[in-house]
Amino acid sequence: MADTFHPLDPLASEEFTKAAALLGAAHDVGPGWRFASIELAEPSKAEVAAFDTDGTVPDRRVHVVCFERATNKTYKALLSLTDESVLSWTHIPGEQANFTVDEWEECDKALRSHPGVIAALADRGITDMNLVFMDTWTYGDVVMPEKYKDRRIGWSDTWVKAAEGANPYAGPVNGFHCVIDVNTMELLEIEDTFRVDTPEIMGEYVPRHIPERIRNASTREPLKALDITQPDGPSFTIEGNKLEWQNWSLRVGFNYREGMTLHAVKYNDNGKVRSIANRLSFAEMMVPYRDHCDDHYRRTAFDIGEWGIGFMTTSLELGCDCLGEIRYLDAVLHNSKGEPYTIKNAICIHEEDAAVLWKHVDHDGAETRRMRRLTVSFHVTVANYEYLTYWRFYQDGNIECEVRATGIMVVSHFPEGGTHPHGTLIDNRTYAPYHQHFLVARMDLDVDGTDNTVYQTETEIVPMGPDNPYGLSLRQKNTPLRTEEEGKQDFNWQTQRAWKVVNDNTKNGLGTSPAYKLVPGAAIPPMFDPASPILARCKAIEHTVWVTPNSPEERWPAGEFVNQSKVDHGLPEWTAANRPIENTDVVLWYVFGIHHITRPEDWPIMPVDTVNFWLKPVGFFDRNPSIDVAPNPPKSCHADGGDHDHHHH
Ligand SMILES: [Cu+2]
Repeated sequence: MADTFHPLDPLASEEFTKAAALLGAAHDVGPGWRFASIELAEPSKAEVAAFDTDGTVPDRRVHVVCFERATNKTYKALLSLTDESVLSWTHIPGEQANFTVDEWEECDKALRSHPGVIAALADRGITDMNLVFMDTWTYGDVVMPEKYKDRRIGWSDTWVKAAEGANPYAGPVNGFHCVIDVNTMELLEIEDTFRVDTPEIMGEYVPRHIPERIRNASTREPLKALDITQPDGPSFTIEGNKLEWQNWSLRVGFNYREGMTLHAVKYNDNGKVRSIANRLSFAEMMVPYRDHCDDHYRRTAFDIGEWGIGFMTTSLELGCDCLGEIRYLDAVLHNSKGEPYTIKNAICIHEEDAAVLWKHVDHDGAETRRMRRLTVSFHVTVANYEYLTYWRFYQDGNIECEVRATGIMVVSHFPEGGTHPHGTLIDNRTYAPYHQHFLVARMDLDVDGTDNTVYQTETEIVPMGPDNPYGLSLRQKNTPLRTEEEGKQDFNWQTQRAWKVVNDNTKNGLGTSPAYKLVPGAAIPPMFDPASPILARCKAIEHTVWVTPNSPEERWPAGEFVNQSKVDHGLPEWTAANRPIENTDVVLWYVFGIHHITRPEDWPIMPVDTVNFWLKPVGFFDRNPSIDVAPNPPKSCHADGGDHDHHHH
């Protein structure tokens, strides 16, 4: 065990191997099976506290989901690596595990080498199968062919590259989809429903594939070098998976499904280490394409529940993905045989200058502080799309969560004179369907301890009258959310509604209760008919905020098994119990994302679409906690050394 070991550390290579071997020995899990997921069963808060206090190491436990291909049966196991024992082994009838990367790759191979597919594509004039890519997507129950509902199936898009190394997503084969049994790799259907003459388009982003006339038209001047150097190294420290920087401390975790997770987020407030969050992660994503045509009606991706953004995490490159003095953490995951592999440089940690933190110019001169922030990030590639996720910690106690979507939009061609009512024209006879990216953040805040109450906080206009003669005054209304029913909250721009996680059991120096406020950014409405069977799979998106009592078993807002799901077994079912959520260990679920009304400028590759939300201290500190940030050396502030006149208002 490494010196820096902590019970929240993600599983190491040998632990994946051991977990797979245990199930091989106990239940013959081997050839003919797939491991869908192997994940650390995180120790309880009490176990973590015991370890932090006296070094008591809790049992190292592992959750496994695997399935037998021949019988199409899914199993869940809980293992103890400490005792090398299987603690539980359960058949989960009627549920499908997440898709594995191996299946996705094997589907492409199986379909591309299938004589029926080769013949059907040849009939469309596509003969070089090396340029073809069969991209298999998952199904929701409602759009599955009835006769295949007892199988594990996928449906595929077909993409053709113009040349080796060119953009596959610029070559949609419209009206051509395959249905495949993913367990047997048997082609079930070739759906050859309609054809569109391929228009002349510009779908390339790799310079050598961009036509010369377009490259030559560019008048952009090259940029001068911009170097970010920290000659003395970064100001943060990393010990194992623990990060410390500017009074902040936190632990970094990683798993197949949520990707990076953050734990034990604390702030050292003048010598008193105070808890803010126990665990922060992304728990689900739903990306419904809002176009019911043959090409797109099945296209509803659950990138976390069906695929796992841990599995989709990619290695980062210095100078491209991250600039400056970077430290990386690797991540270890497993393939469908249960064999471990390492994603090098999966998590990027660095310090950024972020312009001004605070400033005032008065009669005696200017007082200015530069802002630094600590950014912890990882990048995910889910076939055509990229999600870049950043958690940022600031010197004033703010936490920012940012997501950038980039990559390549799914597009369809349409015939001369045709219409595209559910998407935007983005190239010659080519449209990109409207779609949405819903993300659900799961945030177990522990503000100065576990027992917190969430308050809705909003601003009211005081009616004009004797108490408000000028119609000027505002009031702030704070309403405690006492039950899960009250905890279902929607965004309200009119009242600037936000949510405070308050510890009512303690007071700050002003005599009020410390809190962190969820400042909602990028809240988007579901925009579904309540009767929609697509919505039924992810009712979690029906509210901006949900509040539940913390239960380590309640992790997945759209249910544990989302692949081929019919209804949402997560948030709507848990909260039906309408449990009390007042002054207890609560979890805040925040639904946000991108309402993607596609643009021509998003093609052929999308400049990042950036959304974010904030967690901000409100009375957590007695005053601006960054008052003590040291000024930059004056020389670097006043390079020209001159005094400047100023005006005031
Ligand atoms: Cu999008």
